[in-house]
Amino acid sequence: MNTIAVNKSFDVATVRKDFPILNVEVHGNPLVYFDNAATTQKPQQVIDTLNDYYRRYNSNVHRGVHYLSQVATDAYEEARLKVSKLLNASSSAEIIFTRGTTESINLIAFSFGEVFIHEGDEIIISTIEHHSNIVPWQLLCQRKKAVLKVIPVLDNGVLDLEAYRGLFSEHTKLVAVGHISNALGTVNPIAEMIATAHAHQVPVLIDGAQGLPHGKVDVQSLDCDFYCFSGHKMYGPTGIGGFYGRMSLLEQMPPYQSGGEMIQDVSFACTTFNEVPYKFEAGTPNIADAIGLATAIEYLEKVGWDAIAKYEQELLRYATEKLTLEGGITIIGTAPDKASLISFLIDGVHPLDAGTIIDHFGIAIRTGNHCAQPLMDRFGITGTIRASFAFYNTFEEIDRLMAAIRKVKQMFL
Ligand code: 7TS
Repeated sequence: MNTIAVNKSFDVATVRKDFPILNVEVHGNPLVYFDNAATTQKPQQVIDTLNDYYRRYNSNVHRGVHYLSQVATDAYEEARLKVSKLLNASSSAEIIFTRGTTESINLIAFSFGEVFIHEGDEIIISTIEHHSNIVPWQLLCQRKKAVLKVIPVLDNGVLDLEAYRGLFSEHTKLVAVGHISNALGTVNPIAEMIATAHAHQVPVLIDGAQGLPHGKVDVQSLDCDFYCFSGHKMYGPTGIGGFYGRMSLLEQMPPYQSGGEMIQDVSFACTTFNEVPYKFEAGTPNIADAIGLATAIEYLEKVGWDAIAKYEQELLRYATEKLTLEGGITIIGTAPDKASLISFLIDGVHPLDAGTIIDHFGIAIRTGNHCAQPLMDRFGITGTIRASFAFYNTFEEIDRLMAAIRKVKQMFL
């Protein structure tokens, strides 16, 4: 019986009907999908958009005078506009499509790094970054003989902002920090962190892979310089994502890859490049999935960003209380401001063993270091069990997770 009061105002039964995969059975049980931080499921509307594109207007973009090419180009550019409105960019040209967050950060590390990072310069990242927002900067620092500085994290999973302020020097050239931690759920105070960096004239890149799935972002009011995201983590297709970049920086940055589409004129003597954003989109882009991403954004708008955020917070609160009341559980990451994601340990049980048993009940959770090894080292652990919730999850599903956890405890303790 539930002892915890829950507000059941969100019409989860209706939204669940839009996600066909939620009807799948795993090991004879209805699927409970709690691995949304890894990737989210896709509503039928997104699946239909992909189907429709390939059945009715598949064609290459920006090059054909023929009808289908124009329809595809319009839809692709409409998708860029949709993303730019979601992020409140001042122009859709500030949105570059890539395969996702990883490719976006690599592009910026290469291209921004080429112009703005020199020997002895310093780049600030944080302890709670995903490897995607660590390794590209390490490689850049090796290439340019620059220095990586790391913001420490407090025991509750909150970044140490006092230490952050102390990291700046006249050599600091960039801050690259996550919006929301994929391993702990911590929501970083990015507006404040950006203001601190700008007071030192230092631009800021936000890794928004876990940010955008939970709410709209306003890059103008945040005043951030780059905001990177992945479509597949926000109910869109895999293989599409991108980033917002401040136009004054994008114009100064050289291309990352070269080939078709990104050029203006090519001769063997000299090649000139296309304008932003096309300068950064060499080759045939991922047309279908960009259009699918636009449908995902429309879908999220229809469900309502505020309703999503409120319901996800209720799921988080419910799960946190249940895990706390259960006993024998250690929650890793107890920041006051968290997204709907919980990392925890069942005391005395290896996360992988727990994950294997939990999977037998048809419950998809992630175990391991969550591509955040330095963060795990900081907490003296090798990994956690992570349950990450989306707005199609239910309180009853959390009860099923709790029942599975009790089974794990019975088996191992
Ligand atoms: N940054 C953060 C904060 C992430 O959580 C991830 C993926 C990435 C970057 C990379 O995104 P990609 O779409 O380019 O792969 N995070 C996870 C995760 O938590 N479990 O699987 C992937």
